[in-house]
Amino acid sequence: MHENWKFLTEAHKFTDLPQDEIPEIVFWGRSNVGKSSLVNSITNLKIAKTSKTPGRTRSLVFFELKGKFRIVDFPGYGFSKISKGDEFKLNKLVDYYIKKRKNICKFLVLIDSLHGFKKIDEDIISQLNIFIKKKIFIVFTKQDRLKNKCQLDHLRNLNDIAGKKLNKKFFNTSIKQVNTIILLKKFLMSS
Ligand SMILES: Nc1nc2c(ncn2[C@@H]2O[C@H](COP(=O)(O)OP(=O)(O)O)[C@@H](O)[C@H]2O)c(=O)[nH]1
Ligand SMILES: [Mg+2]
Repeated sequence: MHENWKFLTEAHKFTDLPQDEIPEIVFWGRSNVGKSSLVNSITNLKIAKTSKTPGRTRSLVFFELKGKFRIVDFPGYGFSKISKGDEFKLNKLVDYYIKKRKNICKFLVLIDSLHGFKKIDEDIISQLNIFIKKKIFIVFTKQDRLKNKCQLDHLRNLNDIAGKKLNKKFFNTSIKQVNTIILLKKFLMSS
């Protein structure tokens, strides 16, 4: 089965945001965590640019499944290669989106399975909790990179933090393990 996901638009300012009621699933996380790769896997398309150089996304990128759902690829946080002026504008847009956007149905915070939660991730999650607590889910990425028992135990630990301490539903994923993508996708497309 091939769904017809398409690139819709790229938002740099409030007025660029689509004005309708279509539910939006947001992918956020540190630069390089694997947002765009995951968006590509979920949509079965190579539509989101992936890169080896972090900090490139300067906008909110919207993909749409025929009037049913949208996926929003958020600009990565952590390291930014954009100018201060652009960064300020982008932060204002992100802020506005999180506080006001009614379309948000699920908000995924991606965490690298090897690196775990950083201070910035914790700060972001507590900020998000203020506005959209019930819509936040944690996605651990790149789990194929875990090789030894120690690293696998570390992921179990991260899972415990997500589930027990943060009280969030979580998913362990890898774009190289189709079953993990199918599971996540099923959850995202359920109401
Ligand atoms: N091994 C492995 N590498 C991944 C996975 N997902 C993403 N990557 C790699 O991580 C890098 C950053 O990915 P990207 O999707 O551009 O991250 P973004 O900055 O969060 O959008 C790229 O080199 C990807 O190929 C994964 O599941 N497994
Ligand atoms: Mg990206």
